Amino acid sequence: MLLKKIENILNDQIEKEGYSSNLYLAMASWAEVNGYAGIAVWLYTQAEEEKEHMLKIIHYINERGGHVIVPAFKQPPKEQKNIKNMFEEIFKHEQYISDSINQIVAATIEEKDYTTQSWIQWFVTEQIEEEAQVSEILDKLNLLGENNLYLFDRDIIAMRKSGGESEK
Ligand code: OFO
Repeated sequence: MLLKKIENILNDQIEKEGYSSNLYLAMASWAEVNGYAGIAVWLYTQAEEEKEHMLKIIHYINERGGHVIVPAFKQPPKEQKNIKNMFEEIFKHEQYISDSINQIVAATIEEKDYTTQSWIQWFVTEQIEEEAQVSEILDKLNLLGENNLYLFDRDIIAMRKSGGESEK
């Protein structure tokens, strides 16, 4: 049985993962209609992963005797300034999510919920991978500059296929 405090903090994380999924969906849609087909593929895939993260938490809470109430999600931005700025926003967002996961770890230690502490480690590792991948994308964007976005748009699909994808 989950402690109420842990159930609540995990419920809050469901909202954050669901919002992440919608945020990346909105970005994917923007990229798609602006001619960045490769970046759109990366973002649609990312949106799916975030949905899986949300589902992982939903199942965990319910299996441990809690009851998830699916929250409302705020609307993500419809427009983006440009590709580089969008990936900077993604990086900031992932850092915020990592911080949120760390707060869950801290709460499980405080409450001596070692089962959830062990379970949440998957998310800790996932966040390391997600931040590393977005940081790699930003490095590439800095090297290429705005003039070579066509090449980057093709390149990013290869990143998705060659190990950038996280294990589920
Ligand atoms: Fe769920 O990892 Fe990104 O936000």
